Amino acid sequence: MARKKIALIGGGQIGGVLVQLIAQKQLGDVVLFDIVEDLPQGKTLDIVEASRVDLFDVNLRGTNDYKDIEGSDLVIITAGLPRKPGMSRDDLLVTNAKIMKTVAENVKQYAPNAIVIVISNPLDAMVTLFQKITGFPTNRVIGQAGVLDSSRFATFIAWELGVSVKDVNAMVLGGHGDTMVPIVRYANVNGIPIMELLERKYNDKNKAKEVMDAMVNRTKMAGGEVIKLLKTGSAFYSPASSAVAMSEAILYDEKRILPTCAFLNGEFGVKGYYVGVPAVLGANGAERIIEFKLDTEEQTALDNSVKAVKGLVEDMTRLGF
Ligand code: TXD
Repeated sequence: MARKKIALIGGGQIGGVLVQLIAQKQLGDVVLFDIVEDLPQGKTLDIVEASRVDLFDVNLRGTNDYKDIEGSDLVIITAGLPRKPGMSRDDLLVTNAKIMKTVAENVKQYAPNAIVIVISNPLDAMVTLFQKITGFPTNRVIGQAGVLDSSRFATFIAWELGVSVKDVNAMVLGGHGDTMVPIVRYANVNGIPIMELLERKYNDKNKAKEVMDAMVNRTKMAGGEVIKLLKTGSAFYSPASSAVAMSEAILYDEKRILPTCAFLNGEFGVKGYYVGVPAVLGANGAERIIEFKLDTEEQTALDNSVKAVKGLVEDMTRLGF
């Protein structure tokens, strides 16, 4: 079987880690595209020179020419500016929409059959714009946010309970913004509900709720917390890992159920918008949305998050994108 071809559009912080992870896991041959001259060439050269040490054997190529992404099976897009301290993801809308427009036009031309994972912010709007410009079927255009947001939530829960993060299952739905919706009711440690474990730990229902609320809030603000510490940009290791997990599910046709920014056609009461929901990821991209019943509070929170996504998409349309 021929190796898969993976194009990475954007050779910045996330793009660089993506190349390294994809190479180490030998998921396929990589073409790293950036508009900055020599940057993607330098990064791929640096990473490939570790191939003897890391024992991987795939082709890594940096380029400033879109033609080199021709025929890619998978495209991951990180092109666009990241946030600086004090900025919201939405502040990036105009700048990144302009960038996404050229990216989409070129991916449409050179990799018309690819499955595409968008990472650039504001995530939900950028996925929407990419799909609109390319006209690719919606199952082939998805966004990465929920895998990371859920991993952040799981990390905080593991720390709080003093258990291995490997045993924590927690999911975050909704848009990739401050209105995202961590689902507390189904969060568990190897099947044991988190709230029960917290109530046992504190022997106090109110205290348990307070602790959970704090973890939920930290999850929602987790991107900003990293930015405040880094000062010069936003998280990049964990977003890259998250996109790689999605890529593996697609390339190996794993049918994993991962929180994915996917196009909804009535699921969860949402029609015609990209929002974070559990989706089956396999060889055909987002093959299926996994719907489940939300309680009133969760549905209200999701509706509120969808409202924020809609607002952003409308702003984008008003601005001519
Ligand atoms: O979970 C998530 N979805 C995210 C998303 C988590 C963290 C950060 N997230 C967003 O990803 C972030 O807000 C940004 O919008 C993107 C990329 O973040 P990264 O940290 O990698 O940003 P960099 O280091 O600035 O890299 C962006 C690269 C940089 O090398 C630019 O030269 C390039 O994008 N760039 C372009 N590439 C191709 N085409 C065009 N037009 C272009 N313009 C800039």
